[in-house]
Amino acid sequence: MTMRQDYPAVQELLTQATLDTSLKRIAQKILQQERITPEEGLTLFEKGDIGFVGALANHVRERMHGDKTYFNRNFHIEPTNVCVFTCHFCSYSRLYKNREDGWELSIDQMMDIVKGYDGQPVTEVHIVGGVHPKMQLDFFVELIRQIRAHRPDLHVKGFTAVELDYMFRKAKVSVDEGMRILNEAGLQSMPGGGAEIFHPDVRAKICHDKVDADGWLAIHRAAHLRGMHTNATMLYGHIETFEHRIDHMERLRQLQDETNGFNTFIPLKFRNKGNDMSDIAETSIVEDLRLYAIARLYMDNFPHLKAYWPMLGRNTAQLTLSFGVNDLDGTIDDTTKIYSMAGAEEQNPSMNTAQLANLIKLAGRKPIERDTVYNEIKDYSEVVFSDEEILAK
Ligand code: V47
Ligand code: SF4
Repeated sequence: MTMRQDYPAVQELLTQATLDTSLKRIAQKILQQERITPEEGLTLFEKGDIGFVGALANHVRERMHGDKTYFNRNFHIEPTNVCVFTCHFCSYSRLYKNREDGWELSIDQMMDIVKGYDGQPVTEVHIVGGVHPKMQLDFFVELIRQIRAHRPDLHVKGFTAVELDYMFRKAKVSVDEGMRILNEAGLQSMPGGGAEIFHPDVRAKICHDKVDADGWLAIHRAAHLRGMHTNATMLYGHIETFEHRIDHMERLRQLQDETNGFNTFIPLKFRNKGNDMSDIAETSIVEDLRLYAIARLYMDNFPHLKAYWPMLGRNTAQLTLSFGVNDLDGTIDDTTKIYSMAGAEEQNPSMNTAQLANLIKLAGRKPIERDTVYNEIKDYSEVVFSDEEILAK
């Protein structure tokens, strides 16, 4: 990896007479491609202003990816929002006893969703939902088999470690055995949900009854050891401290050193509508951008940093591209409810390829369509879109 020399913003930072000496040392380390320690990560949260962390994160982002900004063409299936767990931040789930207020899709109904995309150039189906006590391992093995038989080229990315932990325990199989069964049925990768904040003090307060940090990490490790790629999230902006954020990122960085199986780190901003934590104010956009930037600096062994635009909104998502982010997820159709129910800006999160590529171009970056594992499918930098495509509803 060669180091680009054309970063006036970063070089200027180092010459500022007023710059705190600990921040200056961190900047030097980052410019020399040295890893920062947990203490230095904490210093960035405590003292690094948005301009400082942003310039450094943009430097790292451009060193790794230039202006390339990835997206993929995907759709989501949410099999159910009935859930045995009681995460206090969740606006989406319904307990089993109240299941008439929620939804439960049959395999045929989910296959109808998949068939609805026949002939369309989507490359991925993302399957994630609540943890329904009656939807078990066999049910999902059958679903995955049917999807793969119907459309072998569609990449099946599915199930958080929370769903898998429950599925495997119910089926009385080990984590390795469960991953083998799903992988052989056609599951190719896993999304990053369910991680929240790993620290037990926070987990006890916001999601005490689901898989703990070690269990979450063990499931991702098992997937990586099978050659599958996975993502990792962090739900931030509620009761966690800066130390908890660093602890979370450090555990992920260590597993990545061991397996190199993570593709993408995805910070998820806590949204406070319609859940038990509605009394907690949401973070400001400055804090959001600082967090993305510090994540880019800390997670030095994660190739990609993703902003999930349906949750952040289009404008903030564009801004994140100057704060370390190099991936904007997908041209997701109106198929995910997890954020719209929690108060996200995007109540109907759908953008066509022209709209997403144009949004990236307007931020001065190169839109690149990718598949789930970041093979490049098409560079849209020179593609000219019609007004109809860009303005389409
Ligand atoms: O684990 C739930 C989060 C996650 C709220 O891997 C909330 O590509 C904010 O993980 N405010 C599930 N967040 C979604 C997820 C995901 C999304 C997009 C892409 C990928 C990927 C993964 O949603 C949960 C939880 O952390 N969540 N409620 C809320 N009120
Ligand atoms: Fe269930 Fe997931 Fe909601 Fe927790 S966040 S209650 S595990 S659907």
